[in-house]
Amino acid sequence: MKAEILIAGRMPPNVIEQLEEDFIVHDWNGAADPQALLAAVGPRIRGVATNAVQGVTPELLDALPNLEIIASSGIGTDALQLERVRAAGIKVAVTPDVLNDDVADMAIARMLAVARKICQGDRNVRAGRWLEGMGLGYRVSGKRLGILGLGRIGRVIARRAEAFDMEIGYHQRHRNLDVPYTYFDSLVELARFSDFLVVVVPGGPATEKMVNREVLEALGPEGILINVGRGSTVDEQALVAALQEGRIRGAGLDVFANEPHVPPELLAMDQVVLAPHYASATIETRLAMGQLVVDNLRAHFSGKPLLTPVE
Ligand code: NAP
Ligand code: 8YV
Repeated sequence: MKAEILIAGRMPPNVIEQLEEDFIVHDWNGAADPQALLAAVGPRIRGVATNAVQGVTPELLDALPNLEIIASSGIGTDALQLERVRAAGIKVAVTPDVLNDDVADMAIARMLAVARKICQGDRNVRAGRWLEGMGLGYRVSGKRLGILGLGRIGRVIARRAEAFDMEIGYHQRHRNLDVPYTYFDSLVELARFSDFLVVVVPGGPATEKMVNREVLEALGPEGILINVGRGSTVDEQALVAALQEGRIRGAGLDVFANEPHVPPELLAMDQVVLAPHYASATIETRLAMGQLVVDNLRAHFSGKPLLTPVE
């Protein structure tokens, strides 16, 4: 008998069709009446496909008493109710590594976009304002880059930054012994070192508002903050104040504390580049993420180990 799978979040384009070959698939994310669908099929659902942003809610888990596996498109686990899910013996699979290149590219793109005023210039030209209010940009090459989280993505960002002749430092809980970059055991000290500070640590309570007023002060008036990790890691009120008061130069933000809500003050700022949580959103990466979602579900329901389990 085919296992029943619930689609609980937006999926890459290659997922649903493939899952329908092997499973009975219920698209809760796209359902006209999600509550009615859940009431009808909830107890029969054995697998969930979701993504790292929409994840699963406690209410959804309440309705799925026979759930065995959650396969998430994405690497972040902060929306997956990990503690509860683990306690219930539910397996979790994510999509590491396949997104490293594109997220790293986007971090570099944001550094360039903010420092070289790429979006402001585009807005000016379209509005017929040409150089009005542009001032001069700020060089990226040869500057100091601080990376908060030298993990899978952080390391790829560092490699790209090397090609820009940047001096690289990082902060996380453990020192990496296999890299030539400078380790800072204090985030404030890393910020003090940095011209650009890129945030790429996981979200959740351990990193909540880690980039606070003190860190932004240390980054200083020439400093640029880039966040491609999670919005929860940055104290958004402190960031808005630092930008408004010119205590940092600018920011490039892919993620926000309460998506899709963006602090309205940021919308009016030319020194800020904003994006709708888009760093992994290329065709190539999303197809690879989708394939891992499918392959993990197939592995689980054919009695094989998961390809990319959450450890
Ligand atoms: P990873 O390989 O697990 O790396 C995370 C790094 O963060 C590790 O090196 C870890 O080092 C450090 N870290 C973890 N907790 C920390 C803490 N409390 N304080 C300081 N450092 C900490 O993860 P990844 O694959 O690079 O992904 C990183 C994050 O990027 C994901 O969790 C996700 O939230 C985000 N992301 C965003 C997008 C997007 O679209 N914007 C796409 C993909 C991923 P230590 O263990 O030594 O602390
Ligand atoms: C995606 C992400 O944008 O991997 C993550 O943790 O945040 C991103 O890759 C997300 O999974 C939406 O599908």
